Amino acid sequence: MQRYSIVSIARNALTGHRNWQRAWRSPEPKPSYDAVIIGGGGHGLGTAYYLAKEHGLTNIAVLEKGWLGGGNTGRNTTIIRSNYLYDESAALYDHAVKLWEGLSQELNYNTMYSPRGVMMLAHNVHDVQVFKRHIYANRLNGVDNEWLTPEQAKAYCPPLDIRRDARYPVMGAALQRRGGTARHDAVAWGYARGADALGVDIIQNCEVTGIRRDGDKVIGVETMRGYIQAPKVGVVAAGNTTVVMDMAGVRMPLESYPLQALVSEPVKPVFPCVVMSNTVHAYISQSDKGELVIGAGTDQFTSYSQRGGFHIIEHTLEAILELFPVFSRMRMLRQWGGIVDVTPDRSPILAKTPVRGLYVNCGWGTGGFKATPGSAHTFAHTIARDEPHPINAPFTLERFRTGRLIDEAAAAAVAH
Ligand code: FAD
Ligand code: PYC
Repeated sequence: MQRYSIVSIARNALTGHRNWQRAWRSPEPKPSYDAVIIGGGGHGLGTAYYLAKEHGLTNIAVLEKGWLGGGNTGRNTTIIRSNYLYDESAALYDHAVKLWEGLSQELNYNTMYSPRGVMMLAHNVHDVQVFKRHIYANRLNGVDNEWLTPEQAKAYCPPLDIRRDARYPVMGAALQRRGGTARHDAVAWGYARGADALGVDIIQNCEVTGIRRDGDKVIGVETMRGYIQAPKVGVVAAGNTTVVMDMAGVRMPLESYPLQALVSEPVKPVFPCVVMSNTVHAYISQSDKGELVIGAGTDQFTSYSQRGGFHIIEHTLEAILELFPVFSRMRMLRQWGGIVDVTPDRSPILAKTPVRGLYVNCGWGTGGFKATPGSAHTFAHTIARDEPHPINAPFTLERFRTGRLIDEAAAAAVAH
């Protein structure tokens, strides 16, 4: 690793960073690779990193149609938690949380993982019962989660309004203390730099426009920069998965929806944790820059727009003010959206496909950022060995045919 002194940082700043070493190369695509990953988000870059690091597969490329992290990785609100209901999900998401805990050291890149706690508010008897069920199930799986009274919730998050006569009174909360946030684009950049150092070619502005098959096996991809041969292709294209998989003739059980978020003007630290309310329908945290980071559910219609409807913003902010009237005079700074790919059971697909050599990682809906290291780590195993990793084995494509669904609609928290 190259180290910079203060003098060298100042010299680079004054000379336009001309001699600054690039974090990753910008290579021309080769005519063939041992494996190609379509999609340069956190999951795709992480997959390439673990393929090279743990499976010795270094003649590989990540093909990204735009810029690294320009999809949902750089658009999400970075909430990390593993308080999902079913054993299969707890194993997958908690594998990710364990990797988050050491990721900055692993990549020698500060991902700013901050386990500040994720608190989910209960506003009615149904919420209380559902959260307590999750808490018990989580504990059986070794995942931390605990019940807080309204007073304990307020002690953990002082701006919270717990007046009994509030429109949506807080009846308690489920708290996962190991949950928290991380810096989203640092995750993409850290994995990119790590993968590049291991020999992976990361190629931006390289849209995949076709997938070539020879009978039932994949043989390569058509791109805006020419044809590339590859016996193994991993599709990690989030909201564009149906479009990409259609190129190989595979129909996916997915729908794509816009999901948006917004941030306020920056203020001093006032908000110590992450708070989510599924019933009032909003969530909030504070970034290290001081902005309140706010979001809610998806639009109710499918679309490939990276914006989201205005009425969702209005609804979200009304909801936030029900819980935190203290923020009523804050100004909102900016808003954006991403396209999320949603499966019928709200769990991801991390699997082989009916086409030999073609693998797919998708269906994370509104909640895949938290899974990034665990998803990438297990998906690399699947690609390298052409078999499922024990942790991702239940997340097949076939489950939508066999009926072995993993219904996490409640744990997804953000409506999708
Ligand atoms: P992406 O980062 O979207 O990467 C896919 C890449 O594929 C893109 O860069 C795209 O350009 C590229 N691509 C697509 N088609 C092609 C092609 N033909 N050729 C080449 N490249 C292609 N999750 C959480 O866990 N916590 C949260 O708090 C959270 N908040 C969210 C808030 C918002 C507003 C949004 C939109 C999402 C949120 N999510 C959250 C979900 C999370 O962002 C995603 O599940 C996750 O980032 C998906 O990562 P990815 O690497 O699979 O996808
Ligand atoms: O999955 O926790 C989540 C989440 C929060 C905001 C968007 N997704």
